[in-house]
Amino acid sequence: MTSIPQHNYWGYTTPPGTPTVYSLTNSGSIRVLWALEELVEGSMLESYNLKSFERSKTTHAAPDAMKEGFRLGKSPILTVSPANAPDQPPTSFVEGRLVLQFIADHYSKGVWDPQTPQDRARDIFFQEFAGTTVSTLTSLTLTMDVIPEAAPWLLKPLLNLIFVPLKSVFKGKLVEPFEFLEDALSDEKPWFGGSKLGLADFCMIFPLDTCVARKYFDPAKYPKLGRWHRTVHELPAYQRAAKKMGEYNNIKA
Ligand SMILES: N[C@@H](CCC(=O)N[C@@H](CS)C(=O)NCC(=O)O)C(=O)O
Repeated sequence: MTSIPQHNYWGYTTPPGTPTVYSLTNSGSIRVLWALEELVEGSMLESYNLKSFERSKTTHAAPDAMKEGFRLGKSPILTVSPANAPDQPPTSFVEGRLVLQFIADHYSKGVWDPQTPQDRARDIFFQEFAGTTVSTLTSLTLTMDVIPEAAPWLLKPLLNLIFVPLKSVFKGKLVEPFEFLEDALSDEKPWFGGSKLGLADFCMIFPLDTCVARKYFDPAKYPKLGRWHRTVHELPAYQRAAKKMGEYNNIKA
């Protein structure tokens, strides 16, 4: 499989053309699809191309075909050629947060730019917090959850004995980050980007969606964070993004 070689660097003086997203079902590409849908809705971007891939039914892994976009073949991948040379070999961008930054820099016309230097610092902080603290603890909890789920039924009782308490430990470690996120939201700053939607909100939705879907997070216990999550789910751009993924949590195309 030949992969697109260059990545995460726009080496042209001309603007990038229509982007293509390589998206896997039930994956972090929700962050990128939601952002692109917002731009299309606001007429900042005319359209984008979508290459959809399904996880393996048994291993949940991405298919090898995703490696066409980038050699690691993980979701999301964004590929793009220059606007004035659409046949030029594309450049690929990976790592959700950096893909979002590229989209913001090149297509958003500043719509997500934070309003103040304080909001800029807040937005960058919560982008990082979403991708490190919240995502890591969510992934660890999820791993403890899925190991017994995926095991042959004969082994399940033994694995449950080991992994159910481990899941509780990691789920418990999410409480302080959730409390911190709850305290960060207010009427003046209802978004992790500050007074308006920012890149941090796109970054935060994926781990928070996983936590809600797997019941690691109870919205009733965190009213402001619960409201943030509900508000995002009510956005038409988010809803279109979830449907376009083909399958995302319980949302199906
Ligand atoms: N750090 C990367 C994570 C990429 C990643 O591991 N994506 C997952 C989906 S969220 C994936 O493609 N999993 C399928 C596999 O590992 O085969 C990012 O934030 O974009």
